[in-house]
Amino acid sequence: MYHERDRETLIVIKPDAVRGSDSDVVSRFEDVGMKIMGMKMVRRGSAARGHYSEHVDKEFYDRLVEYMKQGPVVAMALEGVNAVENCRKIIGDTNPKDANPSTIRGRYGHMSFAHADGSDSTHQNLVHASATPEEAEKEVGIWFEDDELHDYRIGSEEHVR
Ligand code: IDP
Ligand code: MG
Repeated sequence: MYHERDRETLIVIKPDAVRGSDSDVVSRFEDVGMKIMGMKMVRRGSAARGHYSEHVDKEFYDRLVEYMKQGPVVAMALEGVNAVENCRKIIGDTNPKDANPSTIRGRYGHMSFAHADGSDSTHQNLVHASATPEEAEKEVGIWFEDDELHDYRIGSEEHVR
């Protein structure tokens, strides 16, 4: 595993995207040459709690955890150049309503904070991606054991080292 800054990130395909859009989500990251170091489907509310600990005091926290427990999720540890920055660009704005249609959240969703907060709905936005390299390191550790992360070479590494 690389330890260079911003070389790894954590993606979680949330329950709404697992129901039909998961292969598209995975291919969006593979299409740009990111490498999947680890990937697994899990149903683990406790991990969702630790994962979102920075939001524990927010009004929407309980609904956020409820959302993450609505079905299985797929966690992926990805490696690549500026992994965090590139993956945040690919997933788009937190609010699908505001996300560019070329991003995952903008293409596969249209949820808004106003709707979620005003209707007791969960705020479904398909995918999580770590927001900083520090968050990425913490989150890869929450979701993966060391022996679940794999070192191998993919085709794009012949061009992007
Ligand atoms: P991020 O997922 O783009 O990093 P965060 O601010 O870290 O966004 O929020 C975590 C998740 O919590 C979001 O993906 C979204 O589903 C939910 N969320 C954030 N802000 C609100 C809100 O104001 N109302 C309802 N849900 C929210
Ligand atoms: Mg976040």
